[in-house]
Amino acid sequence: MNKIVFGIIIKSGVIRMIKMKLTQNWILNYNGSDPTRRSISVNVEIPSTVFESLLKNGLIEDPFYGLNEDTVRWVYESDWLYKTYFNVPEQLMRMKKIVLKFYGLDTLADIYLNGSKIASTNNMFRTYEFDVKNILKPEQNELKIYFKSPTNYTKSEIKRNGHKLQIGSVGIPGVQYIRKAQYSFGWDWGPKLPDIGIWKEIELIGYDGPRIKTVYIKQNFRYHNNIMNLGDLGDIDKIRIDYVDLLIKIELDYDKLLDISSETKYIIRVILTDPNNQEISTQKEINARINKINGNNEFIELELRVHKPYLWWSHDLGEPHLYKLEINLLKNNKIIDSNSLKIGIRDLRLIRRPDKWGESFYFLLNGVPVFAKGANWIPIDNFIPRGKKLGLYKKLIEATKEANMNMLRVWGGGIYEDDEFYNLCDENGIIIWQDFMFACGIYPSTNEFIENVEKEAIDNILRLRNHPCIALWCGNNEVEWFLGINLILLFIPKFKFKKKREYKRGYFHIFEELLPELVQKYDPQRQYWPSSPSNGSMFHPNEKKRGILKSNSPKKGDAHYWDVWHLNKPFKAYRKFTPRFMSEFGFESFPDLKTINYFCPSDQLHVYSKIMEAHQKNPAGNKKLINYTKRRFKVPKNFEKMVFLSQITQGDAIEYGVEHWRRNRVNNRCGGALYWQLNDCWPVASWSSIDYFIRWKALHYFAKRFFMPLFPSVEESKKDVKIYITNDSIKKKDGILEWRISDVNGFNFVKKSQEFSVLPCTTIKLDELKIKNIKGLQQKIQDCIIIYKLFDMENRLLYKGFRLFGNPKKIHLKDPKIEWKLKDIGKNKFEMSLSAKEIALYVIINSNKYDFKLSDNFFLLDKNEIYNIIIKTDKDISEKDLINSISVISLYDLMNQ
Ligand code: BMA
Repeated sequence: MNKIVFGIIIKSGVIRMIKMKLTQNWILNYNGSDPTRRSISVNVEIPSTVFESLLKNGLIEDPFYGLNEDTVRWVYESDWLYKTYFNVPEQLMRMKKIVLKFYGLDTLADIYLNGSKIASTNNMFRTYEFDVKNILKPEQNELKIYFKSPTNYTKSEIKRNGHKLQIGSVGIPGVQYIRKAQYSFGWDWGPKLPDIGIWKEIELIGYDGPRIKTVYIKQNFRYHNNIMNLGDLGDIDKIRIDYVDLLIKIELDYDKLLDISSETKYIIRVILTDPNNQEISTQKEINARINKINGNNEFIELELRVHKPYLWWSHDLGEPHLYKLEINLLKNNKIIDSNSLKIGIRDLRLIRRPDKWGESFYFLLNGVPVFAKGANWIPIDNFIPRGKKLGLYKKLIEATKEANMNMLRVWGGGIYEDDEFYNLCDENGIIIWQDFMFACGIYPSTNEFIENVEKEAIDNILRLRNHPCIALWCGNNEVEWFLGINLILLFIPKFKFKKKREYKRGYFHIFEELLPELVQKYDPQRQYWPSSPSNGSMFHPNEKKRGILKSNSPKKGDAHYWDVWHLNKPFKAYRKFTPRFMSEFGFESFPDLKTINYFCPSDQLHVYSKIMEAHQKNPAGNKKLINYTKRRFKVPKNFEKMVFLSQITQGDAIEYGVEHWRRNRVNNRCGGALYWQLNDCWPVASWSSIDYFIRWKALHYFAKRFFMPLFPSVEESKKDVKIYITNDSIKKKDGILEWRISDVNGFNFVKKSQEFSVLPCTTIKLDELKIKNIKGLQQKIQDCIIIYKLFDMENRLLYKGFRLFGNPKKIHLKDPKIEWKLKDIGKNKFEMSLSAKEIALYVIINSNKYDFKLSDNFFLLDKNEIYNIIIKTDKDISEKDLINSISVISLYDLMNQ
């Protein structure tokens, strides 16, 4: 039975608002034209989707396995029907107003209640609400939702318009015609599996007084000292905020039907509870009657001043403090509606100021410049509600924080994420760059389309604007860039110049007029950025030349740098490109072997097998991955070793880039580095650092190290070696860097121990030496390793790393003879102690049987060093079983058969 999950019952026994979720008693039916499938009918609970339910009921093979992606095409090429029967409790039936609210329908749906059509919907990202008071009965209501095939629809739209609108050739064409997650039609890391269904909740809401419709909190800060004119970086930790004024704007929804008499006294009350449970509150009386007569919604504003607030910080800079804000609407002193949210008090802005390189692009959080460290986020699963049930949001955000990332970019080809995602980011202090959901294509500019986009944008701005984690809204992913470089001409068959102008005009209207205006209206304290990458504005449709090819300028705005990977350049090319903010760059690898075994039978375990290539969506195929890996390593025949080497190559590549941009945070020349991509939506070879089953690839362990707040890095070249230390924290940091240049036999050409002191939010060059000045080094350079370790003043090791002068395949490593032992320390944790007789590079602790997370992996183990690692398993495993399943290898083993 569907249950009343929320009802406000006032002492006198009067119920003023009732919400009932329609989650149960649903049936999903095939509704297509194939007679052999007509009998498909399964019981489902919603939220859920067609793919998810068919899979759960054994009606399709797993689309993630082998080549099944192709065999399930009929699912999205068919129509489907969801239906349910429900009774309405008497109290709810009596309410003066009853609405049916759909939080998410994917995507083309006709909705019927008791035989009457109440709506047709065509936007997965919107929330729909319909008045159903007159159609509802106390018993046996029938709700039917007919879903049409999304691909049949886009096919017919292509035909009708004569254009595919597609840039590139990876996905099913025409996805831009439908307001549905763009990646689901296929991407260069994602399968063609557009899902269908009720992907979010449905609720029946009854009420008979005014109700709270929207809430918005504006924050005005009073700084003790002027943040933008700090004399010295050393003063950063002296920045103080005296107080913040919160302006709480509440929109009340009235309806002519509602019972609002002149004697009734309405009050709005807000209560703010700080992290220490201290409350402050304020209230206001409202004249509901006048508003009802006018038939308008009313905006009520209340103010609260919070002295010395607990601030919301990204987790690397402080605590992400949250306040609870409760808003109650009272009628004659009794609550008739309420709303409770968690807010963060924080001043988070994008700083764009002219400087000697062009214009800055970095985020300032509570007066502190943040270097953004993180990755791009794609949807958690091809079947999103399933991924949510699997707990993927929590696991991924945990892994984000563990890897010392402070920012994620919600990329425009996916979805406006689930509330759970933003709540987790609020709680864990992860800053969000939020794209609107448009990516890599040209979009229609009909009035109907634009109207749909407008409603979608309003829904999502209203839903998300009170989350402290969100730093800015960005119009789209790479649409401006593609339009600017005229790729459009190549990819649209029968392309006419006139059309091109029309699309550009359409682009301009949506991304440079409509969306910024909506952000300004509904979320005025958050900045809007037209596209990623962009230099701030593209072109005016009537001025032919303006802005062309500026989308990836290193002087202004953010950049996507793909010369490494897509254009085959070596990693070191990263060092030649210094953008103001690096919002995308990436490098592929294979996923964990256990993940490969999930989709690939053992007789197909070679890189060019049909199945392996089907789980590689980049048109360049596995060949590119292997070629890059071969440039650096001797690639063995052994498949597993090759998988590890591909992952190490990826880790090395991204590390090269991040190091360079972190070094360039001095004076905010570069404001951040977000690599492409954090996660996968299915098991695949891709740019991710965590695979679909949340297994960490080498890159994620690398990221945990190269995103550390206090970070040493080495810039080596044929001529010299430069050593840097970056400090991203708010306080000055002191420590010791021990570093040496050693050959594989342990002979030290250079050996140093240097004390350092680095001001907050900057990088220093600690040392520099010329190779030719070190006797004998030049001749042995290919067999030399730069080893560096960073200690705090109490002599605790905080970081260790190494760098080679050339490609690792040239080095003659000795067998390190690694020894290790394991100790059960309780709570599914084990301590592993490792040591080596010779220098071991990229030490890998692996099990092909069990899943576990390590405090470090793919690391350097120095000669005669003892290094302790914590292993955390995700289930109970005995010490003996774990020992038997673990292997410890290093580069020496990977490159020797
Ligand atoms: C970027 C992204 C994605 C794509 C990735 C890898 O441009 O925005 O569209 O998957 O590159 O090619």
